[in-house]
Amino acid sequence: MTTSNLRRRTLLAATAALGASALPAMSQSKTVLRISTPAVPDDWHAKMWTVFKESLEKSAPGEFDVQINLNASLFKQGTEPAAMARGNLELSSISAFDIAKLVPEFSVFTAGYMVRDPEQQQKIFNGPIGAELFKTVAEKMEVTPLATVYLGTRQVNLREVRNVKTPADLKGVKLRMPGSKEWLFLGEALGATATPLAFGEVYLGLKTGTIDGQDNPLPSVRAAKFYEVTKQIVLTSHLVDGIFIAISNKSFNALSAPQKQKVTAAAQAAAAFNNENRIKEETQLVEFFKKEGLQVTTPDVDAFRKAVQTTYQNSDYAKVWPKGIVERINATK
Ligand code: KDO
Repeated sequence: MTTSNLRRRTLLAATAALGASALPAMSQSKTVLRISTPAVPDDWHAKMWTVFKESLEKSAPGEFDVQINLNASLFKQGTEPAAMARGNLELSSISAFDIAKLVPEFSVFTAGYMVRDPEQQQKIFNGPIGAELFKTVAEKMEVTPLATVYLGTRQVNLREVRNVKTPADLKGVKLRMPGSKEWLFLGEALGATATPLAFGEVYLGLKTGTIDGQDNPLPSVRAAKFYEVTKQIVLTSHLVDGIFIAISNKSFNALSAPQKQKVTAAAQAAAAFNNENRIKEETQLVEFFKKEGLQVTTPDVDAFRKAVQTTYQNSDYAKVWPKGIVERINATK
């Protein structure tokens, strides 16, 4: 080896060593915020996390290392709340169904035809009902909800075309629902045979026919490409669905007061980005699906509403709803 070669090598090795030791030192000073979500990259509630990250980079430069994990690549769908409670995960978006498992009164928001529209949803959760329930969530689940995200209005999406007017027309249809009893109850209330499956397995289930259909808001039907393997969308509009950006209490309590405020503001900016784009897209998607060759049909929504509301009112879930909450929800305008 020539002297100049040796010198170059020594220099390279020294630079590498410096880089290796400098990097951990830099990241050590940053607070790591890991996010886990089953959302697919092209969906708004996946993209909103980039808004969260960029917002924090602006408001608190160099203070946070935000790591976004999509497609349930870090934690399986539905296991995020337990991971956050244990302090193994910092942030996620959790559903009313996740919450209802530990805070039974929250099941009022898993009931079909309870919330009217996204505007009412924001008013409910940003008002006194949200404040009361989120306090219980923080106490019982060890996570703090920071912002309410409109996931969209859930519609039934079928593999084969079917004449669906009332819940009786869904009899025997194997309708995929996420895997918890609260979700399955909703599927059964719609008149179908509810079948549990993780979101990431739905495309294949529809393609191979292990399920006859699934329910999701239209933007997710587009983003996860379910329209490629289904032939019909039935506009049941059975659930104005919300998810909540939540942070583990362990992580939140470790932040300074200004950091708490910045993380909350970033979560709210992310939710606002999602809500605006999702509401806009929802109005455009019927045309898109028709162009893709799907039949988009409107059932007797009043018949669905009546059947689903009666099923919930007569269920054990309704027995633990706080007194007067349905009236308070209805009065939120
Ligand atoms: C789904 O599995 O159908 C669902 O829509 C349930 C939601 O609570 C949420 O987990 C969502 O999937 C994922 O974020 C994927 O969009």
